[in-house]
Amino acid sequence: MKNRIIAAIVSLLPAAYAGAQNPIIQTKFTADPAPMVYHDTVYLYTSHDEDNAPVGYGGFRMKDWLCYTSTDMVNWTDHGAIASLHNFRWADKAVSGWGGFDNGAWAPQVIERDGKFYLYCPLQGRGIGVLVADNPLGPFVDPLGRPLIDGDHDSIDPTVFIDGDGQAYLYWGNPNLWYVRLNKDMISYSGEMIKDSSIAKVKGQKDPFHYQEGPWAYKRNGHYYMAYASTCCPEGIGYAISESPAGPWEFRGYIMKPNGQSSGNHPGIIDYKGRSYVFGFNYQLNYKLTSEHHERRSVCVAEFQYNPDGTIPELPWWGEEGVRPAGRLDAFVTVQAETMAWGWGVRTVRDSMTGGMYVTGIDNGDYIKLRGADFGSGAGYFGARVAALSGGVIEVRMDSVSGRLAGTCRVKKGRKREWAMAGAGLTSVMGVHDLFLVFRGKAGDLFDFDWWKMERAGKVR
Ligand code: FUB
Repeated sequence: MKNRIIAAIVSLLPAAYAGAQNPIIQTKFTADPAPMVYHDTVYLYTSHDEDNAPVGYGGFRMKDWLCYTSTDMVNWTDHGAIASLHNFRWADKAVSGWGGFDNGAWAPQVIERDGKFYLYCPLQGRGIGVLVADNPLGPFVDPLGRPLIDGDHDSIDPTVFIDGDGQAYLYWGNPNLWYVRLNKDMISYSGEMIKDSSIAKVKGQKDPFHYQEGPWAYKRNGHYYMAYASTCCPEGIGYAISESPAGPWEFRGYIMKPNGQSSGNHPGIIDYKGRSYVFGFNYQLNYKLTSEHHERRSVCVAEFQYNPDGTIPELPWWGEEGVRPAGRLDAFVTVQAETMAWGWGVRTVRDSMTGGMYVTGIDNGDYIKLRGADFGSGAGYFGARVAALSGGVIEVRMDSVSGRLAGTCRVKKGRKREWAMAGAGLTSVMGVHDLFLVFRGKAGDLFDFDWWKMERAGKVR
């Protein structure tokens, strides 16, 4: 059955949304972005607000952590949940109203060291745990069987970085910023947990930092940066610079001023393919659906350029236009259906039998947009792996949802999970275009969609 939340959002969004890029994920509510560049790919880890988060501020409902990847910053592939509260045996420990496997999967971050991937996860009220994997997409396991950081030290929102001398640091905290020096194994630490005194609020004194939570630590051109969610509420993104990973930190301004449209924010900052990006979130999809506040957030991204002295310019609030492509999408390789720049009305789910992701909840008029698809000197055929339900068609359109129709792929009525190929010849598809796969049919739940691929014009089939 169609996901009612997403369906409702779709019916409320104006047609102009076909050109939007922010928020970057439309098929789920995502928050607390933690991007990691590994080899040529951006791995974007996020927390996950459940659709049924209750009305009201602070009404979080969060069970697992998600991952999306991109090589062009505009088309994102959904890898689903890569870990959940069930990865931690101690998640059921009840502390101050939290506990259990159903809530408290807050802001994560992943870092690679010596070919292993360390996922630091706050379990609200219970402390910060660490999971380890051989692959950035998991499977992740808990090597400790207990929290790395206990629940008594403002223990949420971990951020991790490894300095040039190999010393790793884990920072975290709301309302104070804390840190420890991690050992080389990344799952233990040496020395005391230290509460940073430069950012700390001192009663009766001015607080230029307005530090709240969500720290994001990194080093660039010899400067140590600490970005964070600042002021409350609403939260903006502030940042501080230091000449040492242990501080003292100096407040350098806002990357983004707070905005009444969003009570929260949470930075994640990377350089990728020579450009700099800040991620955060807004409540745009929630507010398209209802005027009531639910903790249902959506990750956004903006591009920026550092000033010559290393400071960061103040950016406007998240715009709908998002960022320009940092690469092209090769239309002649297998593209997972859950790769998209914008998904209109569809959902992504994991196939319990194969473990792979696919697109479902496809109704008449829904579509998937891909930005900057490269058809080279010409594509002559579109093939799609589908499992038909009531059946329908995939219209292959260029540049807009009502743009030139290059081909129509018929998907015959069939049975759930009976995956088969469908295809269509294409006319005059060459060069670089935004590609729109528009779904049409009479009934609801037309078909499920696994992947697609184009073949070059002139290729004998
Ligand atoms: O997502 C749950 C909490 O909300 C995070 O841990 C905070 O940073 C805030 O975004």
